[in-house]
Amino acid sequence: MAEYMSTRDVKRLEEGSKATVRGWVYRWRDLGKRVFIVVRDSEGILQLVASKGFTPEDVIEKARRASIESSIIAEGVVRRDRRAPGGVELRLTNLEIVGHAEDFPIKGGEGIDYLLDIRHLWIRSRKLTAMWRLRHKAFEIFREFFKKRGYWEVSPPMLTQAAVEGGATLFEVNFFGKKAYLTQSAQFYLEALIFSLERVWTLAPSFRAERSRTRRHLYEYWHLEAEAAWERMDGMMRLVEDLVAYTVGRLVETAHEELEVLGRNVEALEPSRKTPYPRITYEEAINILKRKGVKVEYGDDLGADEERILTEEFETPFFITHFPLELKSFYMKEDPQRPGHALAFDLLAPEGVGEIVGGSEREDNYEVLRKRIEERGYNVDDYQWYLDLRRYGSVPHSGFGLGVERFLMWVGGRDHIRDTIPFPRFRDRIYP
Ligand code: NSS
Repeated sequence: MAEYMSTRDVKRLEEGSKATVRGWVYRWRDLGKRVFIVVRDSEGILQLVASKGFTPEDVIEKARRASIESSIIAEGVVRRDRRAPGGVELRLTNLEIVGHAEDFPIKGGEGIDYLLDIRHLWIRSRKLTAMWRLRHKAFEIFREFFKKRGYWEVSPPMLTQAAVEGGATLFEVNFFGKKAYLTQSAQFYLEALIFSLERVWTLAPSFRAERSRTRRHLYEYWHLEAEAAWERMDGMMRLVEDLVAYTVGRLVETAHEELEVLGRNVEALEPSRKTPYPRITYEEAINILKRKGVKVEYGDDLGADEERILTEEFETPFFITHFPLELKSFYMKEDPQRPGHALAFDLLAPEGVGEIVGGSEREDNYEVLRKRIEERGYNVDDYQWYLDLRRYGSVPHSGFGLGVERFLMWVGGRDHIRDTIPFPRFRDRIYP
C-alpha cells in the first residue's frame, strides 16, 4: 500500500525521492512527448509530468485521458525545476484515474448567476478554497482567544420566540401552529448565561430577512458573540479590539499562503495588529461626513455609503460610540453622562468595509428596560423572561456581536460577502 503525501509535503522532498499523491486534475496540457498535469489537493497544487523514455507508455496514455477535475492517484519521482509551480514536479511512474470527470462546466470567464447555480462545483476553485482555509483558521483563532481570556463557550438556540434586533428582519417559522422565529442574535440567551458563567461566547448562525440587498448582507451569517457580567462599555471595547488585532495578527502569521492566493495586500493589515484602535463619537462621525460634503444631519442613521466614506479617514478598524438612543436597540443602556445617548459602539473595518461589530453596555434596571420595551411598541410578555434577568441579582454587563463574513471580507480583501461563505444565502436564492 502506498503512503499518500499531500502536494505540500512532496515539495519538501529531496530530488529523486519517490512519492504518491492523490487529488483532482487542475490543469492539463499535452505537448506530444510530454503530458503535464497540475493536480490539486486540500494543501495546494503540484505539477506531474509524463514523459516518453521515463514514464511507461500506458501511463502516458492514461495521462492523456485525465480530463480536468478527474480524481487521480499519481506515483512518481521528485524533480526540482524552477519552471514548475512551487519549484517541484513529480515525474510520473504510475497513474490511476479514480473518477473520470465529464466536461467541467467552469472554464473561466463565466457570469456570476451561472456560477452561483453551480456553486457546489465553483467552491473547488483555488481562491474559494483559500477562503475556506482562511475561515477555518479564523475560527480556530477566535476559540483560542476566548479560551485565553477565560470565556465559556455556550450553545444558544436557533429557534426563538421574539426579536432581538427589531421585527423588520425576522424570519418566521411555523412552530406546531405557533409563530416562532429564526434567531437574529444569541445575545439574550448569552445574557441569561452570564448569571452563572460570568463570561460567555458563542459562534453560531444568525438570520436576517434583510430588506436591503447589498454586497455585505446575507440572510444567514455566522455570528461571533460574547457577553460578560461586571463589564462596562470601555472594558468590552478593549476586548473587541484585542480580539480583532489578535486574530488579524495570527492570520497574517499563519495564513500567508491563503492570503497570497486571495491576492491580499498583507501590508495593509499590519497597522491593525496594534491596539488601541481610534474612537470617535457618533457626533464626530457626522461632523467628519459634513466636512467631506456628505448630506447628513445629526440623528440620521449611518448607512453603507456613509460608513465607506468614514473608513477613508483610518487605516485600522475604529470605533463609533454614543449613538442617539433612538437609533439603537431597546436593550442598550443610556449614558448617564450624556443623556439621550447609548453606551453603544460599532467597530468599522477600514478599506471601505465598514461595520463588522456592534456592541453595548446593557440596560440592567428592570423598570427602565420595561419602559423602553413599551415605548417601542413591543409586547412585554414576549420579553418577560429577559426582564426577569433584571429581577434576580441584576448586574452591570456588556457584550458584542461580530459578523464573521464581514470580518473575512476585510481580512481576505473580498468586495462581496458571497466570497466568504461556501453556500451564501442572499438575493432570493436558496440553491444549491
Ligand atoms: O445587529 S448587530 O449590529 N448587533 C447584534 O445583533 C447584537 N445583538 C450583537 C450582540 O451585542 N451580541 O449585528 C452584529 C454584527 C454586525 O456588526 C455585522 O457585522 C453582522 O453582525 N451582521 C451581518 N452580517 C452579514 N449579513 C447580515 N445581514 C448582517 N447583519 C448583521
